[in-house]
Amino acid sequence: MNLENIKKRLDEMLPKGRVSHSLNVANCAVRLSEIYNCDKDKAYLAGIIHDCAKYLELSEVEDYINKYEIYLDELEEDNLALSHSIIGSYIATYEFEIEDEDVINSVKYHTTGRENMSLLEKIIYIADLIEEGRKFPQAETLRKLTYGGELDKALLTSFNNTIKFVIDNEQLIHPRTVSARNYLMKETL
Ligand code: DGI
Ligand code: FE
Ligand code: FE
Repeated sequence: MNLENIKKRLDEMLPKGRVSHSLNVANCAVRLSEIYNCDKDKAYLAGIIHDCAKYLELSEVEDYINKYEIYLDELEEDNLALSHSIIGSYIATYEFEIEDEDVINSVKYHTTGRENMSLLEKIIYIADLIEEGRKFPQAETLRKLTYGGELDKALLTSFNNTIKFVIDNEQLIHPRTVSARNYLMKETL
C-alpha cells in the first residue's frame, strides 16, 4: 500500500484525535531523525501507523489473532493498552504491506520498549511521549532531554515514569518494560 492509501485506511480505523496524535508523532520522529541521523521516511511511516490497532473492537482483536496467528502473552491478552502495538505490527505487515523489519519493530515495541532497541525504535517510543499534543507533567523534561541530544536518558526517564505510573495504578508491570529499563540503565552506567 502506498502512503496515501495507508493514510486513508488510518482515517477509517482511528478517531480524529488519534489520527492527529499519529501525525504529530510522525512529524516529531522526522525532526528527531534529523538530530540523531535516522531514516526520515521510515520515521514518518512508523509514526503515522504506530497506533493503528488502538481502537479495534474486541471481535476484531479476536479476528486478527486468529487470522495472523498472533501470540499475546498473559499480560497482553485482554489488554488493548498493551496489545495494540503487537497487533498493529501485524497490520503493518499484512495490510499495509510494509516489509521493513525496523519499521515493523518500531510499531511492535512502541508501548513497552525492549532490550537493545534500534535507533528508529527509540525515536518512535519517545516521539509518542513528547509530540506537541502531549500535555502530561513530565513531557517537558523529556522534550528537553530528547532535543538536547540525550535520547537514552530521555528513554530511561520514560521507562522509570511508566513503571511508577503502572505501580500507582495497581497494574502489572510488563516484563519488557523492566528489561528495557534495566538494559538501558546498565548501558548508561
Ligand atoms: O497508545 P498511546 O496512548 O499513544 O501510548 P502507548 O502505546 O505508550 O500506551 C500507553 C499505555 O500503555 C498506558 O495506558 C500505560 C500502558 N503501559 C505501558 N507499559 C505498561 C503499561 N501497562 C501495563 N499494565 N504494564 C506496563 O508495563
Ligand atoms: Fe500506542
Ligand atoms: Fe501513540
